[in-house]
Amino acid sequence: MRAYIRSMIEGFRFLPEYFPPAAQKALVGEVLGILETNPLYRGAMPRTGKPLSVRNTNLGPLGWVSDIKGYRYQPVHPVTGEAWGPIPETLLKLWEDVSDYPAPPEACLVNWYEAGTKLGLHIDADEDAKDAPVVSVSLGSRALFRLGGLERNSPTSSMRLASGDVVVLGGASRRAYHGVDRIWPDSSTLVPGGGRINLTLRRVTRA
Ligand code: MD6
Ligand code: FE
Repeated sequence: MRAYIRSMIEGFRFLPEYFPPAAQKALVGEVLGILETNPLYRGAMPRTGKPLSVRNTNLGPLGWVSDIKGYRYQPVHPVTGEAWGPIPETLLKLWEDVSDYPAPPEACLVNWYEAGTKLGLHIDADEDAKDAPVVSVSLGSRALFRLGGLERNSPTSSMRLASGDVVVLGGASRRAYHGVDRIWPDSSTLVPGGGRINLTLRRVTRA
């Protein structure tokens, strides 16, 4: 039996195996193709400039960027200076299906986890559209996802996210702390190198 998060925060949804294997494969193929002209790069922490563990890039009219100056959304890739790549149709459909929001997503953050990488506990707080959920797709290796509450020191629960799983942070959970403690790089061969891709769809400006 699969493990579900017990202390559910309002608005949190876990949709295990939303994408069947063939759809996962097609989506990874499409994303890898877009990465050829819209490459992964390594962002940095605000203030300290410490490199992030996970490389990323974005799809859509806006992209989330983190560097020594801070966090922000911008219309161009910070390395190439070009517009970000397009959000795949499959993901726009997913957003229509699960977001319950009257406007399309403007940004899809692509996080690429290699063996040994993680994502610290954080809130997604850089969007003006706080009424829109953030919708996440996991592809490739399994990850240990931790979900907490509204304070950094709120109690947390952990769950494994597998390839094809979708997580929606809406309602109260939109402001909940969460992060990824580890991945299991041998748990999937879908992403080259046993990696994991996490795609998060965001509405940035108010509809
Ligand atoms: C990850 N996910 O699964 C990290 N954010 O790699 C997130 O940071 C996230 O899963 C907002 C909403 C859903 C998420
Ligand atoms: Fe997040």
